[in-house]
Amino acid sequence: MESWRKPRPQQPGENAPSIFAVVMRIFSGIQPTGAKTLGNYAGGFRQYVETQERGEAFFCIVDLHSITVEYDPAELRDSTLNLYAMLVATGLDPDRSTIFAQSHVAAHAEAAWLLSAVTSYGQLGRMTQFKEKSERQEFLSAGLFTYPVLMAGDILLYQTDLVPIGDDQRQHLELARDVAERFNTRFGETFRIPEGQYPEVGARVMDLQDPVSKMSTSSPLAAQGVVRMLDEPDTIRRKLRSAVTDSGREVKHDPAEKPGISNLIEIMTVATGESVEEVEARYDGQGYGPFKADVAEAVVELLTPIQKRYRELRGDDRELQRLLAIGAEKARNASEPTLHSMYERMGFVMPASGRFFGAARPKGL
Ligand code: AQP
Repeated sequence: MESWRKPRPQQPGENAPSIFAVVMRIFSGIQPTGAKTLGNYAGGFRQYVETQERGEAFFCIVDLHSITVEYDPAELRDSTLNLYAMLVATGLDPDRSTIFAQSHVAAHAEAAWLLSAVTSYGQLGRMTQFKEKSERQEFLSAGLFTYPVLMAGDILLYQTDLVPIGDDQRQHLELARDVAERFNTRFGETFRIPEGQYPEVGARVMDLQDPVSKMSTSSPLAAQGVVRMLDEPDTIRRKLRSAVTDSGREVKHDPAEKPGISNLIEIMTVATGESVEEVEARYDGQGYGPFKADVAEAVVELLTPIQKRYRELRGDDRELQRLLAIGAEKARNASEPTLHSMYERMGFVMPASGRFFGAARPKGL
């Protein structure tokens, strides 16, 4: 039996190992830290559900990313299962999509090291998220700096075509594309070049108290400007009622002049599926008061069934662990051929027995 799945030799004009079917590949990652927010719903969860219908989808709980800032190990364990339950509660189907934890698939850490050879130090230093987050850290880890390389590996290992993400990840995806192109040029065509998918509306949900800043997972838990996925209905109502609005009383989408109201309009469209124009027309001449109350009710209506489903799923740790194990095996099988090509094209000697031993060996390898 072959210990490696060997890719068919590259054909002229191909830019991906031909072992992959021509079905569209989708990949996105989400961190298991903090209490996830309505922003994560807008840029993450809701896009995952929509894209899982369109091809072969991989959704990764990126726990290795979570250790790049100060964190609590006991909480990380718990929040990994929390996040799995939330991914399913918001509509992912574990039979249809591969949902897994990044740390269960060693290829991610390996790919990051290999790709660091074709990642520019200067480009990493220009990442705005690194600059912003490093200002908030007492201890600045090397991992926070190299985080985008790990993210590039996450995406590229799956020969990803489409990456559904929020606007804050745009620069990281650009870096992943640059890294893939540099690798392909230097070592031969190995990776598909992924495209980002950003929501037309709600790609950057803003903080309700400070509508020129992103609604952030890492804001203090008590922050009134951040709606959490698991907030009680009355908390959601209170937060939306006290959202900062702008002068005037017209419900009009104009992010430059009216950031507060524009953010609420976007939240309304995320919650109801209406267009911006429909929301504007519905509240024409009504002022801010009734509008804010209705946005709150729409968000409560959106989140209540998700929360109910989440609680049901979260009650069964063993089932979540079982599902995670299935996801990990599917992800290992899907990523291994790309990792193999990377090692081979970079000139590494392949161990005759293959790289996997005992339980770590995915089926078929
Ligand atoms: N406010 C947002 N609006 C739209 N999309 C957002 N996303 C995050 N915030 C918003 C998208 O959610 C997905 C998962 O995010 P993540 O787990 O990678 O990270 P995070 O929750 O944004 O937490 P971070 O990185 O620690 O940042 P802070 O603390 O600044 O929030 C991604 O697709 C992201 O775009």
